[in-house]
Amino acid sequence: MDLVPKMKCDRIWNHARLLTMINPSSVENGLIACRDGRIIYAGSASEAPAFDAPDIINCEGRWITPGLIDCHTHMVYAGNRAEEFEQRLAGVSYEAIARGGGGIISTMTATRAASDAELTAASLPRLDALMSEGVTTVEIKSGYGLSLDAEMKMLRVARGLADKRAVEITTTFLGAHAVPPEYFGCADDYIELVCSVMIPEIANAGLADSVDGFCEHIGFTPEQIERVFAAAKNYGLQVKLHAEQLSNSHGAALAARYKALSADHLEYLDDSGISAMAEAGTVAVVLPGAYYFTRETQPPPITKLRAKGIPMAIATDCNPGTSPLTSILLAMNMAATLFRMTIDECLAGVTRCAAQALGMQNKIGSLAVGKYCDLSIWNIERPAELVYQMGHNPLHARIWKGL
Ligand code: DI6
Ligand code: FE
Repeated sequence: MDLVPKMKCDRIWNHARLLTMINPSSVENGLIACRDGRIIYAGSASEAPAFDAPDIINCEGRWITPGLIDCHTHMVYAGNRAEEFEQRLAGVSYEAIARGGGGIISTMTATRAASDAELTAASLPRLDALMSEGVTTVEIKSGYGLSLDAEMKMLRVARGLADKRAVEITTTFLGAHAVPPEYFGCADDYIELVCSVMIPEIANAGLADSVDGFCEHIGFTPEQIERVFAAAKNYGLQVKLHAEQLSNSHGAALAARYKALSADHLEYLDDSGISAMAEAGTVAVVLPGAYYFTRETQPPPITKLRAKGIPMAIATDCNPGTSPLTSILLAMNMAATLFRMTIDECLAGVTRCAAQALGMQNKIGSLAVGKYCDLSIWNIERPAELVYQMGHNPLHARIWKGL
């Protein structure tokens, strides 16, 4: 009989190297124990208590990171914009296409016409691609419906993906993405619909975890976005914002004033926006796929964000117009090569900081006791390989909530 009673758990992973994302982050000869889908131990095997585990997985020296998080996607949509890509290759700008009724509106038309089943079928391959690289949590925005029914359809489909795959889905209502054709020339009336009809209905149906907007000269003004934020707060929803992507509209400072979870893109962010974000604890989400695909030349002010200690997350922005990207690993590589983010920043950007951008830092984003046992297990010699390689997927296994 054992003198010390063993701790009961469902599963342990041993002979692993851990990147816990808690300081200090690396553990050689590490062990993780899981019970009821949560981590009950993550650390050095030699300091671990004795476990009674029915299932022991020998990781043979592989690295384990927290399950990766894609905290900004528009991956539920129908159709594609390959034709628009051709036009852009011929020299037409993204803004010109958007102003001409193409762009977001063309995806809106295809998305409105799609049934729930068609929209689900179109989205699953994108979700599968993300999951194949170790992603365990995905944020999905609406914003291609732009009517109550079509926005609700997008959010319902997004939530429904969680019944089809072993992944956590969080949803964001992005009604303020573009003005739909019915409201051309009366953007304020559309914003009124967003605030007084869409947000209440969507909040009451429990279809969204947060509310986002596109604050931009081709999107909505800060005044319009402020109305959306006020309505969101009224219904207990968190806010976030597409800010300073194409120009400086002072969206980040507005987001910070509403205690936004994140301000995203940020290529044209200025010093006052940075200070406001630092003070509010708003996460900077950088989207290098969109920067790359639109051939933007001004990178977000990484050095200043770093100096202010603002958490920086990295996401795919998976969308048909500006970032048709379904690789979180490539997003990390681009953040390093294009934005000069460090390896540690890139790894934190898709784990700890991405969790914070979703307000989920108590549940996911690090290998800490009490968090979901979401793990990505990698065939690599050192974590930098996850950032360094392009088009190679070293994932060995992916665990979501312990399974
Ligand atoms: N910024 C973007 O990059 C995407 N939306 C946004 O607000 C683009 C969406 C699209 O072109 O379909
Ligand atoms: Fe986006």
